[in-house]
Amino acid sequence: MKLRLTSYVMLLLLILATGTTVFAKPTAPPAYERMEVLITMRDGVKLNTVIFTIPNSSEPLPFLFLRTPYGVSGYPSPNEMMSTKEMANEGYIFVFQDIRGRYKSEGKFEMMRFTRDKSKPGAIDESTDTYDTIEWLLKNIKGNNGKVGMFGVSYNAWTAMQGAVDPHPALKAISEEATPADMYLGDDFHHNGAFRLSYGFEYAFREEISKTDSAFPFTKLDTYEWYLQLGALSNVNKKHFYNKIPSWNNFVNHPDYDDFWKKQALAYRLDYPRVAVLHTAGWWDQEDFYGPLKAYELLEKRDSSHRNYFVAGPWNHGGWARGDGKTLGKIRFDQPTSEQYRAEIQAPWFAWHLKGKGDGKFPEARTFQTGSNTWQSYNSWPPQQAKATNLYMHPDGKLSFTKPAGGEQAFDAYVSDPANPVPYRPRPIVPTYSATSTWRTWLVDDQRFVHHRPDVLTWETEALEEEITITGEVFAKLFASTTGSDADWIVKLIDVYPDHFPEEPLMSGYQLMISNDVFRGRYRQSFEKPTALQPGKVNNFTIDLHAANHVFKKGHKIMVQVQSTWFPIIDRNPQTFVPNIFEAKDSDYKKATHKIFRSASFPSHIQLPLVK
Ligand code: PG9
Repeated sequence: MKLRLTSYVMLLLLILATGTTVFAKPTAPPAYERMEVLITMRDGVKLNTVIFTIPNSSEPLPFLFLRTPYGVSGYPSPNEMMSTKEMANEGYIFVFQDIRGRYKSEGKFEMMRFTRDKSKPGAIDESTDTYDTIEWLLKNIKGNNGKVGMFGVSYNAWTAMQGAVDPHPALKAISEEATPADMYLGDDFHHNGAFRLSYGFEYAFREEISKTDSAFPFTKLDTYEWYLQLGALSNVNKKHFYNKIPSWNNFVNHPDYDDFWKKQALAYRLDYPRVAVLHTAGWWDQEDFYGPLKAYELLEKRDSSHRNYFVAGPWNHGGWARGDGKTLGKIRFDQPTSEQYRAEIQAPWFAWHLKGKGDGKFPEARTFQTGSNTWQSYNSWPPQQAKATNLYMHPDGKLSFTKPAGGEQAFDAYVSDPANPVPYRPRPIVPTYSATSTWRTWLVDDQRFVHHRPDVLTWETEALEEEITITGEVFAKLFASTTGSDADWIVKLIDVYPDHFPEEPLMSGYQLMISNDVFRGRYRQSFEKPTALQPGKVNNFTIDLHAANHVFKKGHKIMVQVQSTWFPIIDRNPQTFVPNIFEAKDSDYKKATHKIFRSASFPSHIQLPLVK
């Protein structure tokens, strides 16, 4: 990284100039003191807050503030936590708070609470709770410099973003790391209208059955089998939740993209960056990859004061905040990407905004390019130099940049059977958050575990003679038909390692997903109003596969896989149009034959952002 290199070079020059050896003076990490207090909000509700101060600090310190539903009482001192260590060494007053209704805080928890009705005096939301807490901190915690930064991963990133809705004037900077932006279009609970069954079910139970996190008591180790036996989604309330889990009831009552989801989305709450925001995304984030990309895009449109920045790296959900980031699953990155992020991106970001240290010059976008394993900086994201280029499906499983010439009826077909769905990660699929779960790394799993299933279609290029770099947005355009009246389309863009790979022999032939997503066919015309697919009719489906920055190296192949089930992360599409899939009966789930066309008039393809 640039910063690290510059300091090494300067040190070397100093040694050469003076002819002496220079030793850095070791600085002891600041000694933090802990207190736990209840802070009263405007409506009288008290929120449990843990505060770490540096009583012997020689200078007034800014606050770093995190708000979470996951319980703060057990938090160790910030210099003992990997996610905060770098910032702790710099010296801040750290504040960790249980949000309303969770753990030791009073009040009622509401999943991603809506922004308050501002016409109602005294109304509250996460933004007012943030404001009231900041007000209290400024008045009650001695030795503060009057500035506040907020940070956190996922739900905690989302609460940080709520602080920016009507920000307290002392709030100067936010590091949002994987905030959800839209729970219907691309984050935890749905992707393009397809329901994220195992995540939605397990997370809603976990947060809403009691004030503290609780795991659903599965009666099987392999949840693939458990969810299959559950059958239709209408069995969830009948057999397990008995209408007691509010988020589940919201899933059932809002199957389409209605005002409930729109009002929950960031686009409804935030207009322009009133506070400086650093957005952080992980290329293989299994929970909220869409969120930070969208949040950056949304605020960038009106970022006249240049406060909005983007970072992405080779991480899973929150991977930048823990560990060294040298590997993810079996994939190697040759350098400690997470440590680099914390020390050279996040810590300087807060040091500038809250302490005025450094030069305040941050690249608009800094993303780690996988494949080449290098950090890259850009003036815009996605960078403008990328050229959208189509990679087409051809007969015999071939993929190439040439448009197909075949007649109308050139297609590949498969039978998708809801009774035998394609697993999304190798079985046993142990519960999402259990200790032995492989949930956190499933996006880098070797896709050979489903390759050659008859309901997974595959196309691939020849071994590449030159490397191919993609930087920016990836889309799939499928021309497809079904014998049913609804269908899901899952598209996976894959980097296939060479068959003989002496560098890492165990990686020979590895199929690494670079981009992927699912689209629920009924929402082809609109996410608000689902419509049945006409059996046998060829429709085109555009599927946003989000962004990537990747080099497919010489000797590798590019592969595309298409399938219609991804179970149980995505619920099974009955493949028979029903008005609300949450109310479908077991008998509605039917086999169907799907066709993917690859002809001159129906040229299915992937659109890649090619960079020369
Ligand atoms: N992905 C989690 C989440 C965030 C917001 C709502 C629901 C779930 C999380 O890691 O916090």
